[in-house]
Amino acid sequence: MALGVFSRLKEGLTRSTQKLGEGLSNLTAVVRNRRLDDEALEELEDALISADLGTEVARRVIGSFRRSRFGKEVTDEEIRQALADELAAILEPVAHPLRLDPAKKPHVVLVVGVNGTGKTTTIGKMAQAYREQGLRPVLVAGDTFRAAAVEQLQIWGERVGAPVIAGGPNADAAGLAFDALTRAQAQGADVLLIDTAGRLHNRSVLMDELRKIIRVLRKQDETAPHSVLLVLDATTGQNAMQQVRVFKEMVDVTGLVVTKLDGSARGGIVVALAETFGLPVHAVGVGEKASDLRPFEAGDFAQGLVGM
Ligand SMILES: Nc1nc2c(ncn2[C@@H]2O[C@H](COP(=O)(O)OP(=O)(O)OP(=O)(O)O)[C@@H](O)[C@H]2O)c(=O)[nH]1
Ligand SMILES: [Mg+2]
Repeated sequence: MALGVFSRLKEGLTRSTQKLGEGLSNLTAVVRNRRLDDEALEELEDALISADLGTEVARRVIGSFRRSRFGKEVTDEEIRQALADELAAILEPVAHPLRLDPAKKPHVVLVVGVNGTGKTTTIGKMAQAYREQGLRPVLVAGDTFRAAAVEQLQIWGERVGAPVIAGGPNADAAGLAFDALTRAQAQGADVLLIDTAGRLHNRSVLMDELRKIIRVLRKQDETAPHSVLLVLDATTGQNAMQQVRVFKEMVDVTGLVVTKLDGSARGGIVVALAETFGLPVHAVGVGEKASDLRPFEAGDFAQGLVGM
């Protein structure tokens, strides 16, 4: 089971690995002839930056290599291992699963993010995971602007066996969230997963709506929402950084889920996110199926990135 999980994640990371690995194999050729000199370090730094790790991380890793290995003969294997260790050290502090507070009935999770990042799919996958743990999730179709969005969540609910609370066409998302929380409390649900619309083309409307949802939830439970998950699509690379900044201004983001790592050459962005924001990365998406949400494991992820 555990093996399957990690091999699927590695499969998902293959393209990042290839990208990072290409830079590294070039470097290895340079190093073989001339040791780890300034030029070799510069090439490695470029490889790290082009793999989306960010300039700060690249500079730090290179600084560490310079101190410990400058002028030495190094093998490809040694570089990969050292790099994996450096990256794992950056990722370790953010690798936290989403912990539900068992005292909250339900624990309220507000799911936010721009269009198409995978919010609705991630909610479906989370609901599946909670069902497998014998918990009772309730889903809320808070993206009320599109009928298709409501239907998509309803299909997930049926698939995983979780009730979905939806309003009529153009229902008020905040009112819906309030009703849903009231009903979920009455039913003794364990977790309430609230889907939201991701229209970022009108930032102030989105901000007003998210804040209204939160304000209204707090009338029912002043500690809600207990988690605010920002869903990011890894294939958008550096754009994900800007999305975190924007959403952090709007709401109190408590953690991240990074999706589409199966198709992405951009797994390095997770390192840049960890370094810049330090927000917990609760899980990663590696496909479209219910079982394609994985816990985020720093060591495995770092090894996958460097092709180990
Ligand atoms: N390959 C892959 N596809 C994913 C993953 N997560 C979501 N998707 C796909 O990405 C597309 C968008 O996912 P949604 O869950 O609808 O995204 P959303 O954020 O709810 O989108 P909006 O409701 O339009 O804002 C769908 O086709 C999903 O199947 C993932 O981890 N890997
Ligand atoms: Mg959606």
